[in-house]
Amino acid sequence: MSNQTVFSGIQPTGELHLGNYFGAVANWVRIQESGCYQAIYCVVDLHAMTMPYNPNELRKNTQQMFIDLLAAGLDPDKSIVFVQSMVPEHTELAWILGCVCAYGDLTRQTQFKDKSEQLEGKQDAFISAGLFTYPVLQAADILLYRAGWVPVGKDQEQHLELSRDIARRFNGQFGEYFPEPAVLSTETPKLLSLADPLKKMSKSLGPKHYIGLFEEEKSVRAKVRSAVTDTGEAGTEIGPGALNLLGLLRACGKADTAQAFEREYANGARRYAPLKEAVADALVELTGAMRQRREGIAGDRERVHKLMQEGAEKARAIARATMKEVRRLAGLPKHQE
Ligand code: AQP
Repeated sequence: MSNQTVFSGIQPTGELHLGNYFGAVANWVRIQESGCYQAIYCVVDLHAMTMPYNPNELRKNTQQMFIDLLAAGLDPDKSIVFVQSMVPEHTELAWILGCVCAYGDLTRQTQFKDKSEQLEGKQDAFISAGLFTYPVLQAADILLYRAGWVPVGKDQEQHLELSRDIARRFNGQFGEYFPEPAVLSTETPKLLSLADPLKKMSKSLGPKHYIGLFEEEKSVRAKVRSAVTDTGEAGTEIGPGALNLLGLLRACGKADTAQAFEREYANGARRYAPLKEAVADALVELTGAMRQRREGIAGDRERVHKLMQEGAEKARAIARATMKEVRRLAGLPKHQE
């Protein structure tokens, strides 16, 4: 890999769930621990403003997501961890990139269609222009750090493709400057809902569809126990619900156990209670330490505040240098700091 900078972000729209963790954040930690990359991770609070929100909740959720990322394994001594709105260069670059992004490309983004449809059904529906231009801000997030790699789940692949188009158009118009970022996927790029395994695990479907990374053991076990599995006859294919549980088991580092169940099922057995128990045990084992770490971090608000400031300063140092060059290339006057 020639470009060693990795960037990714997460919205502070509520609790971190297993889909976020296994689809993205677990990879962030692995990348950080490999020591081979400049890893930059961000709580993208500006993106969370594209759907109706409450300012006090956004403030609280942003700090909580920052804490949760540290509890999940991000280390501010090894990665740059920061909050997007504390680095104003993100919005400045978004404007410039918006001017090299085709309107037609934005109209084809499926996330906009899905989210605006969700809103249309509601009373006083308001669909913001921010929701429409969201992928431009996402391109700015990535390109501001000239990142070559973006560890995200499958649902973000279309946006990444657009980020590449935007980088290409900027380079074509103003001179080669931005790398074209590529997706780095985990082995679980799309974790499915436990209650409806034809849909991706997502908060907006409601609490029975997802498991929070810091959820209480009792609730984790209850949700896994009631997960939808197929009731297929011997010899038929394993259904998506059971496959999803097997994937979860593998994601928790229990590949051997998953393989043993697969062998059983290949021989025609269809007993899902032991599989569910193994998944619940693996999740409780994995998340127990994180829950404890979270309590410790949350108990020292002063340190959290300091880490947020320091993370933003480190990110800004890179962002300022990029913007200096972008302004020059795009024909804008020098900017006094
Ligand atoms: N189910 C999933 N499987 C794999 N990866 C997933 N991601 C999200 N859901 C899954 C990945 O998590 C990262 C953060 O995405 P986000 O900021 O869009 O997170 P979110 O808003 O919390 O995701 P939700 O639950 O899907 O939110 P709603 O329901 O509000 O839209 C990304 O890398 C994403 O791919």
